[in-house]
Amino acid sequence: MSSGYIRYLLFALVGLAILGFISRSSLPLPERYDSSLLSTKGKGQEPVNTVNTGGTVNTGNTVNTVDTSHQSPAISQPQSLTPSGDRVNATFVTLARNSDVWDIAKSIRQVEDRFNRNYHYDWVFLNDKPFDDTFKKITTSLVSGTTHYGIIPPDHWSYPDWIDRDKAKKVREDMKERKIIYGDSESYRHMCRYESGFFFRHELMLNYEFYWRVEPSIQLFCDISFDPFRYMKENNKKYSFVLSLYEYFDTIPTLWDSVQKFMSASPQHIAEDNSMGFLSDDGGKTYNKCHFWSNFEVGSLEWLRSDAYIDYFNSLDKDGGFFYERWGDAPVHSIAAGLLLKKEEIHFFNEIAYYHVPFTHCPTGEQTRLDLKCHCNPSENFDWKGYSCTSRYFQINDIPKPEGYEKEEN
Ligand SMILES: Nc1nc2c(ncn2[C@@H]2O[C@H](COP(=O)(O)OP(=O)(O)O)[C@@H](O)[C@H]2O)c(=O)[nH]1
Ligand SMILES: [Mg+2]
Repeated sequence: MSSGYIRYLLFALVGLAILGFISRSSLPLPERYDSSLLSTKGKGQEPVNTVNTGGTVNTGNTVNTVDTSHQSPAISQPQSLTPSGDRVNATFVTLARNSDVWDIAKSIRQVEDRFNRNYHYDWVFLNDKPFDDTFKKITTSLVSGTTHYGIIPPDHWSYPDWIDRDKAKKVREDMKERKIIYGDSESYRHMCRYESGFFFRHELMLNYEFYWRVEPSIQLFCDISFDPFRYMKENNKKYSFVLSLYEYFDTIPTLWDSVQKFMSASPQHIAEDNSMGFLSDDGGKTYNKCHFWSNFEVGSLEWLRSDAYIDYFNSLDKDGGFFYERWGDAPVHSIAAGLLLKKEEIHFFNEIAYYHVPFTHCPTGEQTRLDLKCHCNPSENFDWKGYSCTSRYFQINDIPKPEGYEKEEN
């Protein structure tokens, strides 16, 4: 090899390294972003793509809960472009019906275009019924990582034996008359209970450490210029959100009573430096109904599988409010995050611009929106409006609100 050729090679390598540094360092990273993130490449774990059927968590699988029929050699998965050492052991997860296929297709397209096309994280789909071929074909074609399809074991999507079904039926009839949203729906209640207590212990989820929940028909308005999974892991975050709001009281009249019962019975699970101030305005006597909107979540599966969370869920589940009222998984997850986690383990992702009907989170800060090629209208940002709880999160954590928030208050 001539020395001229070697010089040329060295020159090209240095040029590429400088270009890479400029493009990474000029993009906005999460607030309070730990700069060590950029220098810890290679520390992430290999994503695990096989299904562990020997897990110790009870998945209730008397039936086969993993559908591998889509994994025909005809559907080829693209090769990973991101070295697997850069990725965290994480997956997207979606609970859906077959009829949701086109609405989830929209969501996947956006998640891929704005983020996952550079990472190829896996995607787990869960359903109380078997997914049909169309669902599997369309979603597998859109996801750049490996797709997995799981069937929910019947005992995770049915009435526990301590529930009085006649009483539950009367509640649904009454809520229908009172026109409470989803008040008459039996399946919505199973869905909320499943998301509250079971999705993280489906056998397909057992191999992963972090999850990102995606629902049908969501929108992402900005590029995601960093890996949120890695951010969570490297900064010791366990739960994250983009939107927060007040819950509809008629769906949860006795939820806080149930939480208080759990707190007295299991004080060892309550974190010392918790976020009670986000949940209650009177030191815990009453619930102010603030919750993180759980249709978007990036969180730790290990936390959800911890004794603290499982004891919390079991205690609430025994009280029957998933069926005798209409407890949503959003307040159930949020109260758990608020009480079982330390304040600093909950993260707000300003940079992830998100819509789920009817609310928008559009990042505050014009430079961030320009850098991330956002197409949301900042005046639609819900964060600083009266019905959002996000200001409380900033207050209790002593974080200054982002510059320009005043302009988005009304
Ligand atoms: N498999 C299955 N998924 C459901 C069912 N009901 C709701 N889901 C899913 O659960 C999530 C929440 O339901 P959604 O209708 O979006 O409720 P909303 O966001 O509260 O209005 C979505 O991902 C739905 O696709 C159901 O009966 N079966
Ligand atoms: Mg939804």
